[in-house]
Amino acid sequence: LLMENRLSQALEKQEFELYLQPQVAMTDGRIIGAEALLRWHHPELGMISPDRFIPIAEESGLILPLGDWVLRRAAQLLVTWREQGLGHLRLAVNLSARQCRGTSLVPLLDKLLADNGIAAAQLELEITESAAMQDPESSRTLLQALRARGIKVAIDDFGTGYSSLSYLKEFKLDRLKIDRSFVKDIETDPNDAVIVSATIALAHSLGLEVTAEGVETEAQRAFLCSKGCETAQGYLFAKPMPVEQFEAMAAAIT
Ligand code: G
Ligand code: G
Ligand code: NA
Ligand code: MN
Repeated sequence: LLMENRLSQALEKQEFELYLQPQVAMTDGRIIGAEALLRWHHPELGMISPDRFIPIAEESGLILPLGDWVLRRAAQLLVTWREQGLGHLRLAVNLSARQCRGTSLVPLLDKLLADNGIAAAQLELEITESAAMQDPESSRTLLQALRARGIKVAIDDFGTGYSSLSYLKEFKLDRLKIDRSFVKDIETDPNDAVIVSATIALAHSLGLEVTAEGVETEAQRAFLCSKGCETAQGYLFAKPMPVEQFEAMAAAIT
C-alpha cells in the first residue's frame, strides 16, 4: 500500500524515466531500434524495476496515465531522433493488458503521430500473449486498428503464456519475440533448442519477423542466426541504458 501511494504521486514528481535497450540485426549487430523500458527512481528505495511496480500500477489503474506518459515520451524521442539523423531507428513500447482493453489508446496514438509528424512504422507496440488473451475480442479490434495505421505490433514473451496458438493466425501481428527463458539454455538443453527452432519456423511461415530476447553469448547468437532469427536483444549487445547513452551509441555505429 505504501508503494501504491508513492506510485500515484510519482508521475507528478517526475520520478519515471525511460531506459532503452538496443535491438540489433542478428547477422552484424547493427542497431535497428530499441525497446523502451520504464524505470522508477523512488526517493528512498532507489531504482525500482518494472517487475515490481507495473503489477501494482496495473491493479490500481495507474497504468493508464503511466502508459500514456510512456507513449508521449516515446513520441518525443522519435522526433529528436529524426532531428539527430537517427530517423531510421524503430522504437518499441510495451503495452499493458488494461491499455489494450481501454478505448483511449488509439485516439492518443493518432494524436501523437499527427502532432509530431511521426511515421507510424517507426513505432512498434509490444503486447504479451497473456495481455492479448485477457480479452481476445478487444485485442483483435485493437490490432486491426493499429494495422490500419501502419503501427507495428509484436507479441512479447512468446511461449510463456497458457494460450492457444490459434491467435497467431487471427491477430494481425508483425513480430514475435521469443522469451529469454527459452534462449537461456539453447546451447545445453536440446528441448529448448528444438522449441526455439520450431518457433522461428512457425513465425516465418506466418509472415512474422522474429526477435530473440535475452541473448547473452556468442554461441546463442550464432545458433539463432543459423535458424534465420532476424533481430536480437540482450546483454551480449547492450543492457537497457539511459536515452542519451543509447543515442550516442546509435550515432557512433550508424
Ligand atoms: O526493464 P526490465 O528488464 O526490468 O523489464 C521488466 C518487465 O517490465 C518487462 O517484461 C517489460 O515488459 C515490463 N515493462 C517495462 N517497461 C514497461 C512499460 O512501459 N509498460 C509496461 N506495461 N510494461 C513495461
Ligand atoms: O518486456 P520484457 O519482459 O521482455 O523485458 C525485457 C527484460 O529482460 C528487461 O527486464 C531487461 O532488463 C531484461 N533483459 C534484457 N536483456 C537481457 C539479457 O540478456 N539477460 C537477462 N537476464 N535479462 C535481460
Ligand atoms: Na514486455
Ligand atoms: Mn518487451
